Amino acid sequence: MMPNLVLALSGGIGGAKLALGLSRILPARDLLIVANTGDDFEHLGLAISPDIDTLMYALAGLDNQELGWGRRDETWSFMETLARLGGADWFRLGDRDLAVHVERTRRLRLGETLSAITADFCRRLSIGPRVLPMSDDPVRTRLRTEEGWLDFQDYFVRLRCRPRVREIIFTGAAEARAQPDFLTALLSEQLRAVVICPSNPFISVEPILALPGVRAAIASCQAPVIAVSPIIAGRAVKGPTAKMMIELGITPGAASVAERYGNLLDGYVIDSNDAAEAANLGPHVTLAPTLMTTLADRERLASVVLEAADALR
Ligand code: FO1
Repeated sequence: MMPNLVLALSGGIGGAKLALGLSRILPARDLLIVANTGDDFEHLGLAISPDIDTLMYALAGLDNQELGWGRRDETWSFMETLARLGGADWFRLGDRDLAVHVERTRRLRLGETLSAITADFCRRLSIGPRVLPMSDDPVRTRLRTEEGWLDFQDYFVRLRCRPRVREIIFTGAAEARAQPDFLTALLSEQLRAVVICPSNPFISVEPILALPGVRAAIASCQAPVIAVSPIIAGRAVKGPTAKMMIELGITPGAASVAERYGNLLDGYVIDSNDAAEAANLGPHVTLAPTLMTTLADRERLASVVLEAADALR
C-alpha cells in the first residue's frame, strides 16, 4: 500500500497558498499542515496566531486575496472606533477576524490547547485537512535590529520590516514541545512526503525546525523531504525574505534557502527563472513556475511537488 500522508510545514502567505493547492489535490485525511506559531503575540489583550489564521482562511476560501492575510468582505468598525479612543490601530483587526481572536483568547484562558481550539475552528469552517500548531507551548520570534530587539509583529507590521536585522531568535523554542501528532506523523510508515512550503525560511520555517527533536525527526523520516523556494530570481514573492538575507550577509537566492535547510532536503523545487542556480544545488532540483497567482497555479505547483517527492521514494 503506497504511503499516503503528506505533512506540510507552513508559515505566512506563500505557505498558505501551497497548502491550499495541496488540499485541492489530496483527500483531506491525507494532508496534515503544521503551522508556524513564532509570529503569535498578545495584542489588545488578545492571543493572536496570524499564520494559523492565514492558513484557516485560505483553506476555507475566506482569505483576503489582496492583502494575503485576514478575511475577505471585512468591515473595520472596531478598528475605527478603537482608533478614536486612542487605542493601538497599527495591527489591523477586521470585525469578522476579531471574533476569531476573542474566542481563541477566551478558550485559551479556560485552559484549552491551541491545537484543540484550532481543530474546532477548522471543523466549524468545514476545513477538511488538519491544521496543527507546531507547538501548544509559546514560541516567539524576536529580531535584534539596529533599533534594538523587536517582537516579530512590531518589526513586521508596526515598523514595516524597515529596521536592519542582525539576528533572529525563537524565544521559548528550546523549552517548547513539538505538537505530539506532528512528531508522530514524522515517524509514520504512512508518510508519503514532508513538504516545506515556500515560506520565509527565517521567520516561518526555522521556528518549526528549532523545536526539540524536529530537525532530527525530519532528517531521519523515511519519506522524501521537499522544499519549494520562496525566492524567485533573487527576490521574495512577498515580504522581507530577500532583505533579511542581505542584512544577515546571505546572498538572496534559491540556493541560499536550500543551504538554510541543510541536509534535510531530498528535493527542491525552484522557479524556472532560476535554472542557472540548479547546477550547484545539493538536493534533486525540479524547475517549475512557482509564482501562485490563481487557484490553478496553487494546484499545479502542489502536483509538481508531490510528483517530485514520489520520484524520490
Ligand atoms: N500584516 C500587516 O502587514 N498589517 C496588518 O495590519 C496585519 C494585521 C493582521 C491581522 C491578523 C492576522 O492574522 C495577520 C495580520 N497581518 C498583518 C499579517 C501578519 O503580520 C503576517 O501574516 C504574519 O505574521 C507573517 O506571515
